[in-house]
Amino acid sequence: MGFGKTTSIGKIANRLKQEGKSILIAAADTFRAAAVEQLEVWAKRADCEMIKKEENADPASVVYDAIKAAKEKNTDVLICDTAGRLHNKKYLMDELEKIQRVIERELPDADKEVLLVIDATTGQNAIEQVKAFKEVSNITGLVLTKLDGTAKGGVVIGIVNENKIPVKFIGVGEQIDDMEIFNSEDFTKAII
Ligand SMILES: Nc1nc2c(ncn2[C@@H]2O[C@H](COP(=O)(O)OP(=O)(O)OP(=O)(O)O)[C@@H](O)[C@H]2O)c(=O)[nH]1
Ligand SMILES: [Mg+2]
Repeated sequence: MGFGKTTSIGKIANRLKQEGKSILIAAADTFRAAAVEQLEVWAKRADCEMIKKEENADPASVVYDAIKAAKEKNTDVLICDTAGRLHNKKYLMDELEKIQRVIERELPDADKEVLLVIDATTGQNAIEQVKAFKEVSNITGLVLTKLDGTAKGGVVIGIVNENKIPVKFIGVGEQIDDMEIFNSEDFTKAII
C-alpha cells in the first residue's frame, strides 16, 4: 500500500523509453478509480501508451487486452501495474495468480520479470511481504523505494541474502528521474 509501485512503473517506463524501446503500460489496478488516473499521468510523462478498462474490471482481462495490443504493435516491453490494496490478502493473491496465468498462457516464450516493490521505510515488514508474495509469484527482482528518506534500507540486505532475489532498482524521490540501478557496492558503502 503506497509502497511506490505505480511511481516506479513510471520511472522504469521512462528509462526504457529513453533507451529507445517501445513500451505499453497496462492499468491492472482496477480496484481504485484513482489508480488508473495516477498511472495515466505517469504514462504521459514517460510518453508511453496505456491500456485501461472501466473501474472494477477484471485485472486479468486488462492484462489480456494489453498483451493483445502489444502483440499487434510489436511492442518491446509491456509493464503491468497491479493493485496493492484489495478487500483482503486472499483476493490480492488470487488476482495476482490469475494475472500470471494469463501472461504465461499468452506469452509463453517472452522474457518476464516480476518485480516486488518494497518501501525502505517499512523495515522488517518487508521480509514478511517477500515471503507472502513468493508463495504466489516467481519474483525475479526487487525495487526498493524511498531511499531518499531517513530509511537506510538495511533490511533489504537481509532479504537479498535470505531469498537470493536481486535488487534491480532503487527509488530516491518522487520525480521521474529519481531512480537508480542498484549497485550493491555503493549501497553497502552508503549503509556503513
Ligand atoms: N520520497 C519518495 N517517495 C516515493 C518514492 N517512490 C514513490 N514515492 C511516493 O510514495 C507514494 C505512493 O506511491 P505509489 O506509486 O502511488 O505507490 P503504490 O505502491 O502504487 O500504491 P497503491 O497503488 O496505493 O498500492 C507517492 O506519494 C509517491 O510519490 C521514492 O523513491 N521516494
Ligand atoms: Mg499504485
